[in-house]
Amino acid sequence: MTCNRNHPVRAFRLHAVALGLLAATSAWGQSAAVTNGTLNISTGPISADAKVVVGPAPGVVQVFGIAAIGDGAIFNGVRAINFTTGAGEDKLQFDIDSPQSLDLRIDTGSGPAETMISWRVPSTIASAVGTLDIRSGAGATKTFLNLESTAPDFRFGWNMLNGGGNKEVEAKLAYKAGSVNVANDVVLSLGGGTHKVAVTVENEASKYGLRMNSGNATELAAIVQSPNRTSALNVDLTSSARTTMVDIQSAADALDLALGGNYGPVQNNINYSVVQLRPAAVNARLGLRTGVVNDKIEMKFDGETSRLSLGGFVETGAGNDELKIESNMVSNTTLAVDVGAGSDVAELFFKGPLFLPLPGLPRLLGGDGNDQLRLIAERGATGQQPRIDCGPGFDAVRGFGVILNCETSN
Ligand SMILES: [Ca+2]
Repeated sequence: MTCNRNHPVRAFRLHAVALGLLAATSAWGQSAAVTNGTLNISTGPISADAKVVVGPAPGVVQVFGIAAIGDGAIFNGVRAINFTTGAGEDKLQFDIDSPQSLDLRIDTGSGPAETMISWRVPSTIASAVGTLDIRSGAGATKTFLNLESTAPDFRFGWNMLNGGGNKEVEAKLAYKAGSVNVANDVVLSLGGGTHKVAVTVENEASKYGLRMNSGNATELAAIVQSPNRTSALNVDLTSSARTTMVDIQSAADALDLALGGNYGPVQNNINYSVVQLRPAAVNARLGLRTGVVNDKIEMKFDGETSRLSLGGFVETGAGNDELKIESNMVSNTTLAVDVGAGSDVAELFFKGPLFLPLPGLPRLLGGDGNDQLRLIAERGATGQQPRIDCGPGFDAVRGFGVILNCETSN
């Protein structure tokens, strides 16, 4: 504990507890009060080392570690918590186990902070909404979230808005048996610095949707594991993290993906792995744009018994880029690929039957530089003619359809 427990705060605390007060304010600005269902806690500019326990009864909150409030002070009728600290190093722990909707807002001000949140939503509430808003000023922060829900209907929104300093964010979101309809909306704005973000979803909800924008995270691992049969799984993920790893394992009857982002002029390493475990319609829309340096992009769609509809675009800008997109599903594609200037290696590799519904697509453009372009349909293609244009330079092609400006073929 870094809380200062010297007089006159301690004296005040004892007095407050003795009187059973639900609101307390110290000379140092430490305070807590419930107003219209919101528990407002402010620790002032001193370092905070506090624990907040929510539940198990709805609306009951117990606070530990804040001198002026009194260890174990109990608050009732709480639907929202607004926890604010000031300058100083903070260590906060939230232990939530309660059948209720809850808005949790944490602002750790400037200085380093570590926030650990354990959040459990039991099945005894039919429908719950959780929101988590984490803010800070300048300073390195670490945020750990462990959320588990079995509520049939659960919506969870999570935002972060931080100042400068390196951030570490680690989250596990688990929707266990009993979950029916679950949606997550995650928006991270982490401020200047180098940020490492890892989000893992374990899903058993019959309908699950994740919409996430990792903002200026520099390293992102996004893992969605849904290995039991469900009806629908949607993942809409926007990243500009120079190392982006997306790993999706699905046993849904329908899988819908929107993947991409606008990447900066740093070397990016982007890897998507999609594994569909049982027959399904898989719809993937790409919208991926990288910058002027050498990027490496690899995508794999794995699921021989499924049908993939692959559309959208990939543009890798200047630089000597490496791009490989591989599918072993029955594929239907309208993808437009432009690897821009630089000597690029780009391959679209379809291991299963390929259908091309629109003329001129897929499109594979090499731009300037000595490019190697490949469009391979291992089990043949039907439908319209694709288009490959190697552009200026001494280029090599392996492919079919309308082929332009390629000097050699292999
Ligand atoms: Ca590039």
